[in-house]
Amino acid sequence: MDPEAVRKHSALHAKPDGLVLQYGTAGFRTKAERLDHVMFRMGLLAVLRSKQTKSTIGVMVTASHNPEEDNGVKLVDPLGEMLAPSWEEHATCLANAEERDVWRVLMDISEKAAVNLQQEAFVVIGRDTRPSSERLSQSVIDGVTVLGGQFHDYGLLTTPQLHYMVYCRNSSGRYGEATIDGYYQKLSTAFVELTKQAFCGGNEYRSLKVDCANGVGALKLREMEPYFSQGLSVQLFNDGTKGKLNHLCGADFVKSHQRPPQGMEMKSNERCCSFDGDADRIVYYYSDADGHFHLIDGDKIATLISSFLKELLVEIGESLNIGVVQTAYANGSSTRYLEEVMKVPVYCTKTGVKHLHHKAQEFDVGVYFEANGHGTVLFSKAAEMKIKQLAKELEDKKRKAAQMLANVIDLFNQAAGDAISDMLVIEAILALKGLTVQEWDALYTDLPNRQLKVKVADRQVISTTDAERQAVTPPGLQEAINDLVKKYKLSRAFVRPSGTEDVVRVYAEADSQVSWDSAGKCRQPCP
Ligand code: 16G
Ligand code: MG
Repeated sequence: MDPEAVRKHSALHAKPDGLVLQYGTAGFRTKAERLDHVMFRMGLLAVLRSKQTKSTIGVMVTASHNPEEDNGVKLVDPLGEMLAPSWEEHATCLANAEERDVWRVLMDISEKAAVNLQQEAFVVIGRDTRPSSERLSQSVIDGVTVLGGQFHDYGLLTTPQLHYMVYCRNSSGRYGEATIDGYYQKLSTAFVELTKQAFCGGNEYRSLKVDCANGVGALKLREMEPYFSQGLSVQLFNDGTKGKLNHLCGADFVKSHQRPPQGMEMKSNERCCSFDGDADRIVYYYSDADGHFHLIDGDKIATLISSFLKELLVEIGESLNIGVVQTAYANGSSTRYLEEVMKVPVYCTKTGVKHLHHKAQEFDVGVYFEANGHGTVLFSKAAEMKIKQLAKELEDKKRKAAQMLANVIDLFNQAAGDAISDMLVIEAILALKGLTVQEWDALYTDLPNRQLKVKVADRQVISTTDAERQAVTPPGLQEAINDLVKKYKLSRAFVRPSGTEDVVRVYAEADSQVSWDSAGKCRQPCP
């Protein structure tokens, strides 16, 4: 580690004057042209984190569902998890350091985090399809190499694929092989095994239309299709050959506008889904015979998956606990259905995958989904071992249930929520249960709901508690919400400062659209 070399290279990736950024819920995210210094410095930081954990660390260059002009970067911790909170602070500190202070900040972090600088470092890098991503990932590599770190550049990957690579490398291959082929093999084999049990192999269950947001998901799904094509045929739309990334398409567009993406040819009652720009989010939808659009969001995905898993767990007769984790955005109908009909315990955490992930780790089987389509199922190591053992030992129906559970474990990317994994699990469940998309949708009816964003002078004046469901400050805000909400049946509303944009988000739901709209009309000035 040579301070002079770091200074010299750092000057080639100079920080724009006065720019202050924060490592937020999804890493750093802003206009691509402001990120060169951040990328270089995250390369440096990844080396320190790798030395400290004596493990491979991942760096993903993506801005997910943001516009094509944006970009972003996040670090992936050894087990494929999000970066530890104390290192998020280090990341913010390093990204905002003035040029002359970069070396000193690196040394400060090394001291605070007890990094052994003699230790070797290995970093793996992935990127999405944005025009700026290739150049920015080169800046990451520059940061890694100037501190003497080794690296492997995977090039184009979905975010969950990079998480998978990191996890594989740190579990000495036990989890899977750290190659793109290893990923395709692992997921597809589990999918094909699982769907073998399906009685109804009709065409209805075999084909799916996928809107890939003009992102990296299209490339990867196309590469992967031959591996699972005996179980499912996918037709890709918005595959990046024409349109712009995330423009009028993708999971975020479909969820927030509650309408189909542009460029998708939807026939009535056909099952369709959308990925976001880095393929870690998925939502389903269809259009009914009257042309009405029906969104099947993360809440309904969680319901389908957890009811399937609960049935299998009951069948094998082991007392493995299952829990569902949601956020304040979960539709009230989904929470009621899970708790009252399915009798599954439901927990609410703050927004952001890392919070849900953390909570879900408390269960043998932890199902977590945000309404926006980020999510997965985590099986504890003990649960995985037990289920895989039972799949060999049990007899008949029980054995079949255990084998199916074992396939589900392999099919979920246990390192992170993954649109491709989620899609394959959902497709397998629908085929196994013989459910049409309409029948799935009819499990419960969503309460009408709306989300708005409001620009305010300083969004940080709003602070929240109770997993963001109650506002603590400014004084009087929560009382004003309470007064409005109590006028309507089954209604609920909250406000929270966004973690990714300079806005305040407002969510409201009520028993009927009429109630919702009339509440919306009494716009009162914010206290
Ligand atoms: C990020 C989060 C997502 C969350 C969203 C909320 C990850 C990988 N992504 O995209 O989980 O729903 O932020 O954004 O954690 P907001 O704070 O602007 O509402
Ligand atoms: Mg994403």
